[in-house]
Amino acid sequence: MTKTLHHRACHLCEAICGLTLEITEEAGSAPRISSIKGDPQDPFSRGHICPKAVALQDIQNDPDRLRHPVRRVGNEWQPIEWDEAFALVAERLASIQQRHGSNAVATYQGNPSVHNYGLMTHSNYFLGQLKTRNRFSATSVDQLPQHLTSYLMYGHGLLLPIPDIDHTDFMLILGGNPLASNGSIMTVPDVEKRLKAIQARGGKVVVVDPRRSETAAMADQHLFVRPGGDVALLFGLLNSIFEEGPTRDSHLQVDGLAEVRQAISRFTAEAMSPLCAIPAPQIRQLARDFASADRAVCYGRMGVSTQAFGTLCHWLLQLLNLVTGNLDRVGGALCTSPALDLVAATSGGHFNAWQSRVSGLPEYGGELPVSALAEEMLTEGEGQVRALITVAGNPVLSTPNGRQLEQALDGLEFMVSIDLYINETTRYADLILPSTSALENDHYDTTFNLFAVRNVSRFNRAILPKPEGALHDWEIFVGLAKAFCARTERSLKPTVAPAQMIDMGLRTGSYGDASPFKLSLATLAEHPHGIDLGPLQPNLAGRLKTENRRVQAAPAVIMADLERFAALKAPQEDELLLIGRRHVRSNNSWMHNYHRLVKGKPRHQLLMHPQDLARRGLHDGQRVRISSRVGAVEVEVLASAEMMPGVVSLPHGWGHGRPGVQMSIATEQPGCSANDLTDERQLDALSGNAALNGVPVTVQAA
Ligand SMILES: Nc1nc2c(c(=O)[nH]1)N[C@H]1C(S)=C(S)[C@@H](COP(=O)(O)OP(=O)(O)OC[C@H]3O[C@@H](n4cnc5c(=O)[nH]c(N)nc54)[C@H](O)[C@@H]3O)O[C@H]1N2
Ligand SMILES: Nc1nc2c(c(=O)[nH]1)N[C@H]1C(S)=C(S)[C@@H](COP(=O)(O)OP(=O)(O)OC[C@H]3O[C@@H](n4cnc5c(=O)[nH]c(N)nc54)[C@H](O)[C@@H]3O)O[C@H]1N2
Ligand code: SF4
Ligand SMILES: [Mo]
Repeated sequence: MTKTLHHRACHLCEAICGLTLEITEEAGSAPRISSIKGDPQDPFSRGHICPKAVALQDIQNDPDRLRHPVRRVGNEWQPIEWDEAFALVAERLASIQQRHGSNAVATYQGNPSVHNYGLMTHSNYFLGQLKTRNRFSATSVDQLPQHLTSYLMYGHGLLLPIPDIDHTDFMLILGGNPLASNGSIMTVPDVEKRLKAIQARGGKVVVVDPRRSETAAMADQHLFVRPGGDVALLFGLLNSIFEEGPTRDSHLQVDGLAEVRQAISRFTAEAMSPLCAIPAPQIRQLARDFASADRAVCYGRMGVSTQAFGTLCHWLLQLLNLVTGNLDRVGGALCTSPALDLVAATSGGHFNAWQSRVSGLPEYGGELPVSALAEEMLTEGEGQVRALITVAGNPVLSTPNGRQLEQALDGLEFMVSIDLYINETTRYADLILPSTSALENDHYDTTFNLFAVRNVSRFNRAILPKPEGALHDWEIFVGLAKAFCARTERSLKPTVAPAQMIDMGLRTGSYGDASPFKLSLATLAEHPHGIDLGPLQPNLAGRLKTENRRVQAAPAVIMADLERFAALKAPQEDELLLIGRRHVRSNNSWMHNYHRLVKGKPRHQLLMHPQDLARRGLHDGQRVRISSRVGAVEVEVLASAEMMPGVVSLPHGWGHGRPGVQMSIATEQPGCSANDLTDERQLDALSGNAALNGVPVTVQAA
């Protein structure tokens, strides 16, 4: 028996923690994972680990995980050879496009795509061949407003200022719960320690959230905000700072600030208070506290992205940092200088270059808002979507009005899923093409090094051998591209493996051959715990990609959206608004099939304030029926003083009780899907992002 230690970054969430895995090999049997621990030698994560990483062994060993391509014949799934599968996909897609045009094929890419470097380098090798405008992804149920804001203000959608958490004195968090999520668009392993360090050095953490979240509970101050009311709070804050100061000049060259100041002067703290349910004196005090802190940063995440004014929220957050002198400043918000710099390597992008066929929603960066996916399939006419390719995504559970999407999927001519499981979405596919597991594949974080609170880099080789006959995701895309181009008689440029692309990118990047770091795959191989490339530094002035290389404080499309906000009506007295929730042992929709993570008390219930329960004659633990415009679900309710009265919380990613799902542990404790309640018509109209939070619902006894 031999035991070997391997080091690797965890790919399950954005924190990219370093892990140490022990692999045991015995004669006659396959190598097995005998332990998974945090790696104290990782200079970035310093040994941090959460329960999900330990479940990497369960993903690896899960008997429900697909290991071979399968084809649906009636209600049966039958194995199929790779080449036959590729040829079948090529034949069906080519035929549909020939009859109905390129846009008749839609694609949807899910969240794990950005955690899998081969998917980042190669999915477009195939999907790009389809030349369809109907491309969708999880971005439009997530961070789309953040990309759009950066694109409009800084000229590139990936130029996202990251909170300099290790050096700030005042961190204002809106709609983020890093203690459960481990941080998002802020790659920050061990976030709890880093937040406590702010407090230990005399600084302050303030959380704005309709629920006293885990992060709110450890903060110095927590403000309940009415769901969707952040935009009003942020207007109130910015306006108070303009009125009362102190503001601080920025070293950045900025266009349009005077115009903003003038345009928002009507949105005073007093006028905004009823919309956000925070008293005006508290708004003004928070503005003073934030503006007078030496080093402060305002950060917003899911809770403020997925609401009706998500883009205005993120624009206002940027302005708060800018006018207090905290944008591009140590202890404020800083952009990374990554080893693989996608900002330098790509153009800024485009917005609203075309629109979706049925509702006219805007494209961003070549993708349309996923809230339009079902209607593009269900609405007859030229350009109707008749085939779908899903890649590492589960839109039935992740996108608004999942029931409507199911109905649409049921009517498709053809569907293929590149996925590991037969789940709520892939059960509709004609073919499922499963890739190797993560530990059987190399790993480089093409995305999260871009969003990290320090500049870091690491590459790790696969830990477990690639099983015979298995393909990596990128190889599946190469196989599909070849078959499709052969079928449609198109030429296909040759490609190289993802690792070779990373090597090239590293060597030509700013830490590459021409620098003292000399980063390459070979150098990274000598640093299996990862390399720290130093703290974030001010660099935005030199990285701006706007036409005149100045910050745009008043982009025209944003200024136009102010009127939509001005028309907002005061909230109804008796409203009940639904918001989401994340738990550290869960991960979107796909990690409920591991006993280690789901054992113990269930976590999928509705949380409701005791007053709201009493008003409806309901009691803790009772089964209730929640209804919205689009549908209804039944689930148990828990009394929770964490909730703001008038607000209920249900986590997404549950609802595994649908017929045909082959995830045996997940189906034992299915819960219900929050996205059977969220509304595909509730959007941030500017970006088309889904407004998943603040959905009006009613709750009654089941
Ligand atoms: N109501 C509500 N809805 C939400 C949210 C919310 O807060 N509230 N959050 C939204 C957010 S932020 C996101 S990112 C989305 C996520 O939405 P999705 O990305 O659509 O869903 P996931 O649950 O991440 O599904 C991941 C899928 O990828 C598969 N998979 C995992 N690893 C791999 C791999 O390496 N290769 C391949 N080929 N497949 C793999 C899994 O089996 C699973 O089917 O959900 C969104 N939906
Ligand atoms: N354990 C775990 N970790 C994850 C994931 C997971 O599913 N589980 N998912 C990963 C993904 S894909 C993402 S995108 C990130 C998300 O990372 P975060 O954004 O940090 O995660 P959430 O828990 O969704 O935090 C959203 C917070 O916003 C609050 N909120 C809801 N509505 C409003 C509102 O109107 N205003 C304000 N101010 N707050 C509101 C919610 O109560 C919640 O506390 O997490 C990632 N990490
Ligand atoms: S916080 Fe947990 S899931 Fe996220 S990277 Fe670290 S160990 Fe993995
Ligand atoms: Mo996400």
